[in-house]
Amino acid sequence: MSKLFGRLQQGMKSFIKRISTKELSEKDLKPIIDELVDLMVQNEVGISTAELIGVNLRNELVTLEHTRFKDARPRVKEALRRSILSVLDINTDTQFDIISEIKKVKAEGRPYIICMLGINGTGKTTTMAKLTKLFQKNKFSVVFAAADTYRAGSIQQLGKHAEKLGVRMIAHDYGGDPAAVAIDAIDHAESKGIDIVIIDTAGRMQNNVNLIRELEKVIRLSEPDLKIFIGDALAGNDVIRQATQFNDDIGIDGIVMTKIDSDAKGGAVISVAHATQKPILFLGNGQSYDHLIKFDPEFIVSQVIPN
Ligand SMILES: Nc1nc2c(ncn2[C@@H]2O[C@H](COP(=O)(O)OP(=O)(O)OP(=O)(O)O)[C@@H](O)[C@H]2O)c(=O)[nH]1
Ligand SMILES: [Mg+2]
Repeated sequence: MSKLFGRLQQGMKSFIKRISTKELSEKDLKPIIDELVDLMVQNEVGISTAELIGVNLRNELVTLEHTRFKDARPRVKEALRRSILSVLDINTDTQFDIISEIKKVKAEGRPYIICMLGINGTGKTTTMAKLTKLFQKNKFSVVFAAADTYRAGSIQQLGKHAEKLGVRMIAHDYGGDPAAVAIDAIDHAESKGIDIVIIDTAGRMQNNVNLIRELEKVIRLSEPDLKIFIGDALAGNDVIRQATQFNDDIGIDGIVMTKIDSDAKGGAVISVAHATQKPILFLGNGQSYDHLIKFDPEFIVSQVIPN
């Protein structure tokens, strides 16, 4: 996992060393913090998020008095920890527990509807299978809507997951109307008393107007309880652009960042929630069903700041 933030962590290490070893005035602090902001931007933290971390850090550090003969390192690390947590806080504020949300909706006697969103190949289909495994562990039943009627092989791919997980998949033919598939799956869930409907959608670039319109129709007709944007940690800053555009056009409720097991620079994981003001719900850290981690801001901070 430390592969993900490897370069960022290395840079943090030298920052902590520089700032801890001598007493610095507020004036001395500025160029050092500017360098740290640059380091974060180079590691794909969005610019405004990196700048905010810098401002927060300066505020934390000016109140921190260096006591001679004492190692300032733990206090600098703590200041850094708090500054980074402040941009991840979006998550803790609005953090909702998906399992209790589903229970609430179940108590209302209707299925909980989830729609997977994102550009091509980010992990939408894989993540819905992972989520299903999690839901099954919590004793919920699931039905899949194969609403990616666009990409060749997509229905078979989802069908394999459905078979492995023992869930029903509602599918039409390729080229069919994705919204109709979603509606069929919801009808199925309602008539069979299934707890959760997960709608797979075709990957689409955020600037493809026709495909985004098609998605709007899926959303309008299926009225999901949760629209999850799936972002690929390897896509770096582009994830911020994608997530912002999907949020503007469609509206997203939460984010899953996948492929954090790769050697991506990782900055997008730090800034995507701040940029969209939507929480990261889970992280994907591998290809198998159990490779899904509930998002915890403290975990991110522990990975970014070296011991
Ligand atoms: N290493 C790693 N690979 C992942 C992760 N999540 C998904 N993948 C892989 O990424 C590839 C694409 O995953 P899909 O689930 O097919 O992505 P998608 O968004 O549904 O793709 P389209 O339907 O083509 O838009 C697959 O090979 C997955 O196994 C992850 O967290 N880590
Ligand atoms: Mg897919």
